[in-house]
Amino acid sequence: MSFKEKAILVGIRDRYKKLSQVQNSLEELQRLTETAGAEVFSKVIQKINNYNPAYFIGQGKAEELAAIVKQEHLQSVIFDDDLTPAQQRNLEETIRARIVDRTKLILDIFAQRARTAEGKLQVELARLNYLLPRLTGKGVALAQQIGVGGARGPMRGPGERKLEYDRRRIRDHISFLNKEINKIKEYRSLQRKTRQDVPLPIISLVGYTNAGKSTLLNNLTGAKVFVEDKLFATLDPTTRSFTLPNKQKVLFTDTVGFIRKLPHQLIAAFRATLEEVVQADILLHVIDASHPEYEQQMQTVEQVLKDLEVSGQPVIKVFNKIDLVKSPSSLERLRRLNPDGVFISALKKENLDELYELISARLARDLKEATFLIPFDKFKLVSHLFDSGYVKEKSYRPNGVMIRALVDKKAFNTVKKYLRGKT
Ligand SMILES: Nc1nc2c(ncn2[C@@H]2O[C@H](COP(=O)(O)OP(=O)(O)OP(=O)(O)O)[C@@H](O)[C@H]2O)c(=O)[nH]1
Ligand SMILES: [Mg+2]
Repeated sequence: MSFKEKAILVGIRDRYKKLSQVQNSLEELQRLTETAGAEVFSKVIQKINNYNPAYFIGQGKAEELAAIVKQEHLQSVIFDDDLTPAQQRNLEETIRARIVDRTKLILDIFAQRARTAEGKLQVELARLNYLLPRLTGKGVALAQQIGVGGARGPMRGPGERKLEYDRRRIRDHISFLNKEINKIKEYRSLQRKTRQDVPLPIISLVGYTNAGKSTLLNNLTGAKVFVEDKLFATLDPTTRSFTLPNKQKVLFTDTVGFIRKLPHQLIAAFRATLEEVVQADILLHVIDASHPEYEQQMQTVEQVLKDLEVSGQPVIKVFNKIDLVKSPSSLERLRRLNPDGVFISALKKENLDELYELISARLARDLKEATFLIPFDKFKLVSHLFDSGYVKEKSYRPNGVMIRALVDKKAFNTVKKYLRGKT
């Protein structure tokens, strides 16, 4: 029989929170816990008037939890809110179990799920930034636990000196990771430049985790991105080209999902990856319309986009999983509240045509008509104009191909050297 870590989940209800809010959030915490590979023993909601600076939930409650942990042989207690390093330490001492907060849990999941070198570096950076203020100099050195190179060295002196040493090693490692991530950034922007030689509009899929972004990408483009009914199935961005029914070529990018209280360390670390979103021409905000809290999830996504300083791009709201919205009146309500949205099922491929149309219409707004004379030795640009725009007329001249076409801004910029006329 395989051994699974068992945990108690703790949610806090202060006077500003509704019970249902806390319950839903704990529900999500349970999914996160299971995604991390642990089992939920029970969920506890603690009513609170004032947060206890030393024990968060108060010392009495901590002692109660300690008794349950002992009796049931549990390994960890997971808090739905973030704890200060001191609270974490005090709770650990009283409860004598692993004390995990939401941030730590999400960081652990990211660490388990990171596949590419880039993803791993970013997660490592986020984890170290989380750990740094939590180093105590007690017990096994944290630097050792997390395997920072060289920490196993001879500096085993007790107390402060050791703590200083660990801190320095971690800071060194953080700056090493930052350098590596910067290299990736440079590489990515190079890739982007290469793409700009054949500049297709980039459409980024964003949304809450588990909303169906990867399913949509797969079913649109035949990509084979890993899809799973767990949180954070995708960490690394994937880009695929796709030809819209009107023959216009575009690039779709799928990326990491967002979540309530996404640790800021992660947002910072994943900036390089999320550049793809920042650079997009259109954002498809994929929403799980069947989720009871879809509205809060939408707001979370909008807030994260703000934090990423993504603004200005048109956003198409894609209400997904309508196959799971059983009652016609709920669907009706959804449509009424979101008249600009498009309502699809990525899984059942329902209503994708309407999505294509919205994308084309949105792209068409930026199109302008122009005439170009493309020299014969730049013939690649001719096929590019056919791919990315609507060619209205083409004729051969002694010194090149004359093309009148509706083109978007990016295509226009690539061929503007050969501009002959504009309307
Ligand atoms: N019923 C139904 N299920 C869907 C639909 N779209 C996606 N799903 C399911 O929802 C789950 C999550 O899908 P993903 O495509 O992995 O979601 P994601 O947004 O990429 O999630 P992350 O990568 O974790 O951010 C999977 O079990 C999918 O099969 C849909 O239209 N209808
Ligand atoms: Mg995904």
